[in-house]
Amino acid sequence: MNALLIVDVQNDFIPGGSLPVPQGDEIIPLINSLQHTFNLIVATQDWHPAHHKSFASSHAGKKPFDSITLHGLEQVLWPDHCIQGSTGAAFHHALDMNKVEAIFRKGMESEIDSYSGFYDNGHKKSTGLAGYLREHKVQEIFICGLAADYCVFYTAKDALQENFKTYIIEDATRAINPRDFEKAKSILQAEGGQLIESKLLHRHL
Ligand code: VGL
Ligand code: ZN
Repeated sequence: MNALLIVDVQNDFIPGGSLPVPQGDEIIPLINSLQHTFNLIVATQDWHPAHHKSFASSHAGKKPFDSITLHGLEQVLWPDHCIQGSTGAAFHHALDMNKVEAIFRKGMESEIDSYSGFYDNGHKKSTGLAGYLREHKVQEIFICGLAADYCVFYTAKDALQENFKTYIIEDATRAINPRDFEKAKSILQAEGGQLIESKLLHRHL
């Protein structure tokens, strides 16, 4: 079985939101059109409490995109985003959610960020996504969504570590910083991940 994993296609990550990913809106029609080819579709949702420690506003004298050490981990500080229940945290209205079987929320604990859909950044707590996918006999995961250099990258990295055959659909993701995504791609490829274009998906399904 294969699964499409749609990462964080939420208003705050789309141009007009508080942490916009350039051209993030462009991937939505493609993600919608790809859905029918997969056995299972799952989404992740960044879902922070107000005053989350990944927000620059939670640290006196800091501004968005500064970097700090938070409980021993490097933490980029973000504009406030994806606050539980806010419009910014909602899935973009153009994203087809009808076939999404489950939504895995992350980033709910104030003291630690969570880029991956599988684990927090300290790998302390699981979201249950790996177990869910295994229970559904999924062996191949195709990842799309936002942002390529953060949540998509870390989700793919954990998927590989959990021994799923892992693909990123390159034209169905966009990066905050494209140069960081280039680095991310070589790390993933070194770990056995594959980057593919949607038009060549049929070769892998
Ligand atoms: C993300 C930064 C902070 C993402 C989430 O979805 O890539 N990036 N929170
Ligand atoms: Zn976040």
